[in-house]
Amino acid sequence: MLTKEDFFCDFENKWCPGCGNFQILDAMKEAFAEMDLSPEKLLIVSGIGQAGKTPHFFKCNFFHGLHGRALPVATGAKIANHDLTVVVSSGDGDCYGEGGNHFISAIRRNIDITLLVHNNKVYGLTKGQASPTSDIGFQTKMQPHGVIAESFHPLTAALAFGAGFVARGFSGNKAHLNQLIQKAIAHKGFSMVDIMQPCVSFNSVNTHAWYKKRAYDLADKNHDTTDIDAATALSRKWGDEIPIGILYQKESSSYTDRIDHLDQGPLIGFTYEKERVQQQIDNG
Ligand SMILES: Cc1ncc(C[n+]2csc(CCOP(=O)(O)OP(=O)(O)O)c2C)c(N)n1
Ligand code: SF4
Repeated sequence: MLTKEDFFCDFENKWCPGCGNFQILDAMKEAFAEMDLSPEKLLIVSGIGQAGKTPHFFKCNFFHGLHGRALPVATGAKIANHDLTVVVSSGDGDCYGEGGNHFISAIRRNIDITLLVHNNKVYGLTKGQASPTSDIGFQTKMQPHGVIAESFHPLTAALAFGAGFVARGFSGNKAHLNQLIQKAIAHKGFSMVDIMQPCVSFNSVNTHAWYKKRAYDLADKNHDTTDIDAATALSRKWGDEIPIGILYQKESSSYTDRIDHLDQGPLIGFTYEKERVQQQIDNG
């Protein structure tokens, strides 16, 4: 039986004390350990940002790539070796801003990976500019009169694009987040958990106390997770009450299920004849 210490890596961590990322990191390690996911069978992929640094603090396979480009890398890795459990750790800017197009494509493909978005509603690493999920009126050094664009609703978008597992977590409820991560990984196909995460340095509105007062668990409300209309209405709920938990779940065949030959085993295990490949290249 694994413990979270099996994923421990002593790489220096420079996140601000009190950052919600610490609880997300811990919830991830606990979830992986409880699922008995051995580090060599696990791949964490990230882009750029504070959230993007998450894999540095794990002992397992990881790939830290370009801003907004974690999902295509994760997609390629899953196709090459579908025996791997592939988890993407991304920020709201990384995933919904710079990587927005890849977000849509990953959902459409239903690639069997899990996306965890550390959503602090701000660009943390670059010192506090507004992100796609910043609320209208949110003031920053770059937007001193407040954000004037409408906020992006990631869960509503995911449902509209056809995602089969759509959930919201809160870094301040680690036990709940741990369970959500486990359910997301167990889901066959694309799964996403948008995680409300306080940024103590650049978001003085959506603080830990602000979220704690508003977050309520959908599991206590008899929500039917197969009801897409109810899920869509819940996905837009923001303000005095914010639902956390699984909004929607429906399994269907994933991208790798639909690729011929992968039922014979992962691509990386296939052998090939060099001469035949060369012949194909020579023949154009
Ligand atoms: C293509 C590109 N554009 C912009 C940047 C600069 N940049 C680095 S991190 C970042 C925003 C990170 O915000 P988010 O994804 O929300 O992560 P956080 O740091 O808040 O966890 C930006 C704009 C970059 N590195 N590459
Ligand atoms: S700037 Fe914000 S997101 Fe980045 S480490 Fe500090 S508190 Fe966390």
